[in-house]
Order: sequence, then C-alpha cells, then structure tokens
Amino acid sequence: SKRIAICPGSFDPITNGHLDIIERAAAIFDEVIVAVLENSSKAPLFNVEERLSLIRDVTTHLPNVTADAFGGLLVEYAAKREAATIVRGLRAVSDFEYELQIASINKKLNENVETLFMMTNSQYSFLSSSIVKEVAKYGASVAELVPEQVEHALRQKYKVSQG
Ligand code: COD
Repeated sequence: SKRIAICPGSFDPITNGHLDIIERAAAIFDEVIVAVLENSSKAPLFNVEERLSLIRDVTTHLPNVTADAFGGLLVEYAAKREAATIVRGLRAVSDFEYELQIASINKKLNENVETLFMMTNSQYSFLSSSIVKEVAKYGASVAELVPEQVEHALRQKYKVSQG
C-alpha cells in the first residue's frame, strides 16, 4: 500500500524552511499532503485559500505533493487521509518541548499515527513565518527566505494594508 505522510502547519506563509522539509519528505514517501490548519486561534496574514494557493504554486516540481486544509484534530485528519506518518521539522532546542508535547498527545489519541522529525537545513535554522512577515512588513528583502511567489504575495499584502 502507499506510504502517505502529512506535513501539517499554519504555513502563514510557506517559507524556504517549510519547503525544504516538504521536498525531503517527498523523496521518502509515496505521497505527501501539506495540511493547512483552518480556524487557528492566531489571526493569519493570509487566509487559508491564499496559503493553499501559495503552497501549490511552489510545489509544482513535486508531483507527489498535494495541499489541503483541515480542521479539528490532526490525527483524525490523518486517519481520514490514510496517512500513517506526520512529518515535522525541528529547528532549535526551543522547538523540542512543543513538538514533544504535540507528538505525545497525538500518539495517545491515535497510536497508529507516527510522528517523524527532520532536522532543519542549517541554512534555514533561524527561519520562521513570523520572522519573514516581520522583515517584509518593514519593506526589507525576503528574497533568500521564501520562494519568489511568496515574496511577491507578501509585497502585495503589505502594499494593500499600508494603503
Ligand atoms: N526549518 C525546518 N522546519 C521548519 C522551519 C525551518 N526553518 N520552519 C518551520 N518548520 C516546520 C515546523 O517545525 C513544523 O513542523 C512545520 O514546519 C510547520 O510549521 P508552522 O509553524 O507553519 O506550523 P505550526 O507549528 O503552527 O503547526 C501546528 C499544527 C497545525 C500542526 C497543530 O496546531 C495542530 O495539529 N493543530 C490541530 C489540532 C490538533 O490536532 N492538535 C494536537 C493535539 S492537541
């Protein structure tokens, strides 16, 4: 049977750090689903449709990668999509506690779903969606942090919001 993995997250917006994890997962699994959490408590910059559209735009070179939105519990979504693995990226030690907590609860909720961690590419160890938004908001270049389509979308977003 097909080995299906889920890369879940907020992806507000997708960065080169996310993309690196997705590409590496795509090389290991038959199918990778990039799953965007909808109705998160955080107020997002990009709505779910915009985030999905950016993910699709920057993964066209990966034929076994698709993007989808999910609500509710991640492990329930994983079961519905017949995915036995959740892939997460680890940047710093500071990620570890949070990730251990999520992975432990997910394991309790569904013991058939395994969480797999991939170390960040050292090039992107400092990179997060929040940092990217902060830099873009002040008009500095994010060209080395995100794919070109995302850079463009950020420029549009902040141009519009600044009037
Ligand atoms: N290098 C490597 N990995 C990176 C980098 C980088 N530079 N930047 C981000 N990543 C990784 C993150 O570690 C993560 O694995 C992934 O990319 C996505 O990151 P984010 O920040 O977009 O996503 P999060 O952490 O906000 O996602 C949280 C979830 C949506 C997965 C979580 O909240 C969830 O599953 N919610 C649904 C409800 C649920 O089931 N909760 C768990 C039980 S309580």
